[in-house]
Amino acid sequence: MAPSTVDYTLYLVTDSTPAILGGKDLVAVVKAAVEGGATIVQLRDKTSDTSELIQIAKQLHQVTKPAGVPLLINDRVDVALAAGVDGVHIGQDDMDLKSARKLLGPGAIIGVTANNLEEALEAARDGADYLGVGTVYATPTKENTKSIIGTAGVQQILSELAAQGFGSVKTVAIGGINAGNAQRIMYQCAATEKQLDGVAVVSAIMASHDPKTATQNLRKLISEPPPFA
Ligand code: TZP
Ligand code: MG
Repeated sequence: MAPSTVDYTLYLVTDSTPAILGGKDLVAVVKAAVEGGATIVQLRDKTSDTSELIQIAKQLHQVTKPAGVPLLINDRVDVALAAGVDGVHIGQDDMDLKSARKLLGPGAIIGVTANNLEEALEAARDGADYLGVGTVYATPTKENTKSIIGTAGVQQILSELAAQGFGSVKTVAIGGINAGNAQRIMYQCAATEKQLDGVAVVSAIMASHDPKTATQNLRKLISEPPPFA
């Protein structure tokens, strides 16, 4: 899938830790989320070893690929290459974007975490396809996050990206997003010069006892203006 045609509306980031996944099966949850309308999936797994990660990535790809949903790997360009998936999501401490692009090629989707304006501008300048902007709200899913930037922080980054000529880089908000706030976040961040392209969630889908319904509900919420608009 060409990076420019990717739909970022509802971005699922996986988490296999017992506190979030519980006793559920990872592949089954991702399948349910894809059926429910997740538009892009990132395998995020900080504990499996390299060969396990490649295996898991291949299993998830069998679920996402037929649905036309891109699969990205968190942190690991080598795993993305070995499993033949669609791209990577890299943080500020991972392989630098230019090196990742050199290895993966122009057809890969490469996203970068941006916690502040400086990081967002640098990644946009270096050719990121999308930015994961946050952390929007504090979340137990990722405790060692840098600053919590709120919707005001997301708005400021979007405005500056547009003002500095990077209006075409895609953006998703991440951190503490759930059915209770997704609609408001999409709406508030659409009130700026540059719209948010979607929201990324972990626990709102991965921790749900009914991931398909949770995904369908999120899709519905983010495609409609909030009642107070
Ligand atoms: N990056 C910033 S916050 C976060 C990541 C991976 C975790 C978001 O998890 P949740 O459960 O959607 O708040
Ligand atoms: Mg990382």
